[in-house]
Amino acid sequence: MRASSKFALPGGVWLLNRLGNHARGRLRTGSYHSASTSCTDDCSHLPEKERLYGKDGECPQEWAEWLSSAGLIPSSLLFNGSDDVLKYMPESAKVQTLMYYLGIGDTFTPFHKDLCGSSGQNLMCYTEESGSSFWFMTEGSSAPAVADYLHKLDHELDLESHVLTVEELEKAPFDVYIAEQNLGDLILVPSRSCHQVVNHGGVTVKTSWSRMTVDNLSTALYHELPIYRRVCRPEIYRVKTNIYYALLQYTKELEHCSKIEEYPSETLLVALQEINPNQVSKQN
Ligand SMILES: O=C(O)CCC(=O)C(=O)O
Ligand SMILES: [Fe+2]
Repeated sequence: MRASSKFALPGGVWLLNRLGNHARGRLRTGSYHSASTSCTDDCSHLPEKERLYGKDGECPQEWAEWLSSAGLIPSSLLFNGSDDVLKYMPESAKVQTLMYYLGIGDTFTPFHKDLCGSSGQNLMCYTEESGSSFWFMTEGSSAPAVADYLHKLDHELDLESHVLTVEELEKAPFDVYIAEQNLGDLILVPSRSCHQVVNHGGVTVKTSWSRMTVDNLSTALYHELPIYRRVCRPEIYRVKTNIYYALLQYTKELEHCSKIEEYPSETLLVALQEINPNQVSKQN
């Protein structure tokens, strides 16, 4: 999905200057000369030893405001949008999902699934010298087959520790979809889709955020949390608490419905029934 040509998330030099210090300590995947170097330091005179990748950095407030007000991203895909139940969490339990990724060619993120069966959005908002990112993705339904394949290669999918080589991808017993993300492209990551990302060429700055739908809560409860318990992966999104607050909110809404037509959609009821079969039923 490509945003319009008027796309102009405040970025570039502004971001690098503004986030120089903020990015300190978030640079993973190696370094140009020392892990404590800020990404705005001039490293051009130093020999390159490793590549730095600034990941999961917290975005400036201006980015959140721009995304919600610019009118470029469909509201259903935005954080706190109509079907995002993360917005029902109390302030004290809210998680920040809006993150930036500041990379350059040959930096990467290993194969993984996004947290707790969430749906992901990732927007390329700044590039230098035609920098881009290559995404290798599977369907969400392939997750068990991907986990088995990685076990055979002696890796654990949920520990995000392995980048599949081209040969391994070629031999994989599931479909792999490849997309190049250029400036202005928004990548949508389906729940449980397994993916790895390899940056290419010049500097790239991406921003990403997650959404949890009622369906995603159900997926997390029944399919993801049992795996997290087994491999000791931190849950972060507090799925059961989120189910509780979503149920409270929907119960409040149902109490205000006087006619069956005002009830929430069939899909929502079916999903709520799955989560809590004893408490949710559609009655006149
Ligand atoms: O761009 C990257 O390196 C990783 C992004 C990612 O995995 C995501 O947005 O879900
Ligand atoms: Fe991801």
